[in-house]
Amino acid sequence: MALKIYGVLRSRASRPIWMARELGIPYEHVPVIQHYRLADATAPDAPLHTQSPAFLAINPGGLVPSIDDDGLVLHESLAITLYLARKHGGDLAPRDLAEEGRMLAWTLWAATECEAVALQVMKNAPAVKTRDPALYDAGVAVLARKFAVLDRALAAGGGYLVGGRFTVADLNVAEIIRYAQAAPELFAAAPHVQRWITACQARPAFVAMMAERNAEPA
Ligand SMILES: N[C@@H](CCC(=O)N[C@@H](CS)C(=O)NCC(=O)O)C(=O)O
Repeated sequence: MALKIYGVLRSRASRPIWMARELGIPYEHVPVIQHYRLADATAPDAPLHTQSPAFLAINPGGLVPSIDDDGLVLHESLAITLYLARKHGGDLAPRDLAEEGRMLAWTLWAATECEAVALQVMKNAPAVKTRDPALYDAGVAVLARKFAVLDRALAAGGGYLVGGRFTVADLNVAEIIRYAQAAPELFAAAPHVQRWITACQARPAFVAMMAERNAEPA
């Protein structure tokens, strides 16, 4: 098989796997697990993990996801989805340089402006036993401003970020905004974001990816 995707679905490997399912391309899934999730990563019968020598030979950075696409090895989940969209084309991919610029801009916006704070909100949400409520409140306050930006863009863009259709930009941003779903008050204040994430997560490729993810051990 030409494309191998490394990483359990309970990781950012959800992103390239969602993308591969959207594109309908064949792939081999190699479920490399985060080493810190194992009781003893050094045990002889430990499954393939992010510090296994065999995986470090693929990604010396020891992080998932990585792909091997017929010999092209790539890391960074969002770069991988952008690469797969460009390679396979269709509606998810940019149609011209302007669309490509916008897709890169939204992806980098989500990665640099939203991802860390969305994770902070998720890890300190009301349901989390070890939470710090102050970190939750501070994170929600920052994200509320990001959601206002996203809400306006979606309203102006006909419900999607680029080209009035679902693209790799929506997939990348939605996978980061997913962490913030631990804070429903953010979505209640941003109706276009609420409608958009519902539409993104109703896509058959996302539903299938999440079903597979939820079947993995927690
Ligand atoms: N920016 C990277 C982040 C990759 C990352 O942090 N992966 C986590 C799982 S989601 C990981 O492999 N952690 C293993 C470790 O920290 O040892 C990406 O988007 O691919």
